[in-house]
Amino acid sequence: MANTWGYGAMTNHVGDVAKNAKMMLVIGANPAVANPVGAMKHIIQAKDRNNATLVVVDPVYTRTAAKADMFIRIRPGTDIAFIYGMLHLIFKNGWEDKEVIRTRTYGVEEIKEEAKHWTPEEVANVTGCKTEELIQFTRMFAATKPATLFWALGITQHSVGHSNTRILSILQLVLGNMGKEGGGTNILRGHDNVQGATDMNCLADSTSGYYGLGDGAWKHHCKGWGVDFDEFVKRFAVSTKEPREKLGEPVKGTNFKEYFYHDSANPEDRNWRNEKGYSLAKWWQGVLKEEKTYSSGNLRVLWVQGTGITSMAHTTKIQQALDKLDMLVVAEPFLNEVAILSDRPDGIYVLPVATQFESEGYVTATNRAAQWRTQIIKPIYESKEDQEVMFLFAKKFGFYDEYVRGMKMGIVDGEIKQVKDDFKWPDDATDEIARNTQSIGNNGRTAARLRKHQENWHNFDPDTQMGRGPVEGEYYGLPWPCWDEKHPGTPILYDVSKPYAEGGMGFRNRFGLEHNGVNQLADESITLPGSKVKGGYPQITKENIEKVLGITLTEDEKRKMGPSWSDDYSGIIAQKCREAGVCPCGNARARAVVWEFLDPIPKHREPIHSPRWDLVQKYPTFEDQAKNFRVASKFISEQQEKDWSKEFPTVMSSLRFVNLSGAGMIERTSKYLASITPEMFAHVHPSLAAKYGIKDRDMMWIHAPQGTKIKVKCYYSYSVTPNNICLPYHFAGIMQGVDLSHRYPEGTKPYTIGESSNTITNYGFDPVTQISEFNAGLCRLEKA
Ligand SMILES: Nc1nc2c(c(=O)[nH]1)N[C@H]1C(S)=C(S)[C@@H](COP(=O)(O)OP(=O)(O)OC[C@H]3O[C@@H](n4cnc5c(=O)[nH]c(N)nc54)[C@H](O)[C@@H]3O)O[C@H]1N2
Ligand SMILES: Nc1nc2c(c(=O)[nH]1)N[C@H]1C(S)=C(S)[C@@H](COP(=O)(O)OP(=O)(O)OC[C@H]3O[C@@H](n4cnc5c(=O)[nH]c(N)nc54)[C@H](O)[C@@H]3O)O[C@H]1N2
Ligand SMILES: [Mo]
Repeated sequence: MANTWGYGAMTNHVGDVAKNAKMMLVIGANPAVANPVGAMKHIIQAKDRNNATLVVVDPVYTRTAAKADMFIRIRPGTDIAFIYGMLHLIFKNGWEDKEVIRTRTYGVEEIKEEAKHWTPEEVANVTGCKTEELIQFTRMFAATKPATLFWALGITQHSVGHSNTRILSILQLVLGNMGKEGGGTNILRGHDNVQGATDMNCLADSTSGYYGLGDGAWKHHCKGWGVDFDEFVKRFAVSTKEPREKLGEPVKGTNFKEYFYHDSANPEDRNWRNEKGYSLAKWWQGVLKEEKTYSSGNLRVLWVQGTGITSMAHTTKIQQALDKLDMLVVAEPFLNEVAILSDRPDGIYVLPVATQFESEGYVTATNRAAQWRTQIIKPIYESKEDQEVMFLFAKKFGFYDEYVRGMKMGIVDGEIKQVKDDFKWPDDATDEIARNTQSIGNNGRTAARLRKHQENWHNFDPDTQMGRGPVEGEYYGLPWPCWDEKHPGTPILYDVSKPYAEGGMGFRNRFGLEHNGVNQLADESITLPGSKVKGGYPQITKENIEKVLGITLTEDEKRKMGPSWSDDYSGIIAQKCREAGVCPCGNARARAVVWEFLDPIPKHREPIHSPRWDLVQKYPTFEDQAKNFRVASKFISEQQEKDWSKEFPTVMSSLRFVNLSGAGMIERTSKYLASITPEMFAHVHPSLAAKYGIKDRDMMWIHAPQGTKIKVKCYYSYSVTPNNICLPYHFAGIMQGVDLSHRYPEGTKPYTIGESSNTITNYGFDPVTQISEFNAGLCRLEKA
């Protein structure tokens, strides 16, 4: 179980990197620590096998950087400026892939315009890198094909995180590295099954399979679940009858409307089913209400199942919220330290949940491939598997029958209906997911196929993922999209060099047929081998299928077919597309301009708390958001309140350890893992420490702008500069200098406890994902 902090799916896979990449940029990730087996091994292999070059761009000299051919240090939160600096040189020298831009993209002109501003001198001024470094690296990166990118949290954990992820994809588009072996964007996902959790949308702003929020999405799901839509909607609070203007207007000068309101035509009709929920980052405001919130009532209960709450920002706020709740439930294999944060004497329930070794089913890996896992042992003691806990919950609240009905459904002669009285876990759950999440092309990922892949591990090629013998012609784990039961899966997204039946596909046609009068479909020269349709084509719907594919449907087919490829339980659209060698989601242009975002093209904006007051004036952050998910969020008013850097001159960023993960409770309860890092600390450059009279291994206070502080050990390190420190976030159990040991139930205290760095994570969120600005905040050191 996991929450979802990555943003975007990996286009290629690590086997592909090892075999094909010639150039690798790791920007805002530290795989040597965070993904040593899952990625770093393959990066090293690419160096050995292909003589590939590895470049690391990071504020910190990391263990990954230690293996790099080139390391470029930039100030946290300035990646957009850095990449525009590359684009500036690329366009100036004509290094862009003009053919790809002409045939497969939209809006690159606007990027080119913005890039003009980013001269090497301005990039050096903003990012702190040297102009020669930028020039040397860009020349090398643009000249070497194929080149791939890796990124993770150094990119996403920023108030501009969503723009960061976009500018990197745009760089790869412009250089023609997308949809190519050895190219693409390899976004390293975090926890086990983070990709799967994202696909299932364990998120506050969408539904399973990225169907979004809206009655269209709910109707699709209800159909798959065998649940009556009109009955289903009764489970939600409806309509506050508050006039729309009272609920907060979109901020002037933004085109962010879609993110504020669901699309009901009636402003009175505020159906909570179609509103974003509270996110993990700011749920506590639903209790504390210090900022304006939008909900049908106060939050009264917190149910925690598989996420360590001390790993979230603003632990003091979380602590206050916990005190005020009616009830806290923790359903986990370990005692989650959220249970000891609060001072409350009762109202905390800890339910023992089985680990992954005691359960069965599939997870989705970072490359969109599924892995089937068998149960090693039955749940021990009184613990229950996660789904058992949820089933008991559903029974208690009276919706068990509806909850499990989806697993009893099936397609009979093109129509979805209940086909059995009972279900088999986890096979029927897997098949339900395959049936219902057509939106990512999940239909071919059935339990039977995934079990077969597990039994044939030895029969897959680690480089290409291609199977042999009993799994001949299939890619390992059927990476989505896997359009139907005959489809092999898609190892590399957007690869137009392969036929549809071998995993080829164009860019998805998701944003209309034209924009500002410009056709959004791929050029006529872009045709998948064997495709009946030449050039670009729209996503396939019931309305256009006959015209696009040049076929005639029977009346029976028309009756059974759903309105579009992503909402067609009958499977007829997929079947017709297969016959025509056409990809159901279309063959379109990748857009560099997202017209509905606050910043349609990525723009450098200084972090909410920036060390450069001069640049805060030049590159201010976003307008305050009256409603972001369910909470008002400050952006510019917080940033420009004052020059925070006068009082808090030092930048801080996050660090991970090989021996600890996430909130760290799991490993800190292991004697051996705990002993590797026996205490909480921060890496500080000796020159910075000297300013405050702090010696190596001295205790020090770190103060944050919101008035919080932590007491940790100072470890001298040259991995950081005198301008910034970095610190791990895997500790809890001490809060602003106060030891909470007495609150652990007997026998549950881990071998090591310490301050959580998230007590001093600064205020600041990304407006699209609401991720906290974990990787760019300000602080001040003080000798303790
Ligand atoms: N400062 C700072 N904060 C960060 C980050 C950072 O870089 N810097 N990173 C962020 C990121 S990317 C993430 S993903 C989060 C990670 O933070 P968390 O999500 O807190 O990560 P874990 O500590 O792995 O939490 C997993 C929890 O799930 C429980 N668990 C394990 N297996 C099972 C199971 O099978 N069933 C159930 N029910 N429970 C289970 C464990 O007991 C544990 O409490 O932290 C975020 N916070
Ligand atoms: N051992 C271990 N492995 C883990 C985890 C763990 O807790 N322990 N967590 C897992 C999870 S949930 C995740 S999401 C992944 C995370 O994987 P990573 O993101 O690779 O892990 P981090 O250590 O947070 O690395 C982020 C890097 O970004 C840099 N950085 C910070 N700010 C910036 C910036 O503005 N620009 C640039 N270019 N770089 C910046 C940091 O210095 C750091 O080196 O790791 C996973 N693997
Ligand atoms: Mo993560």
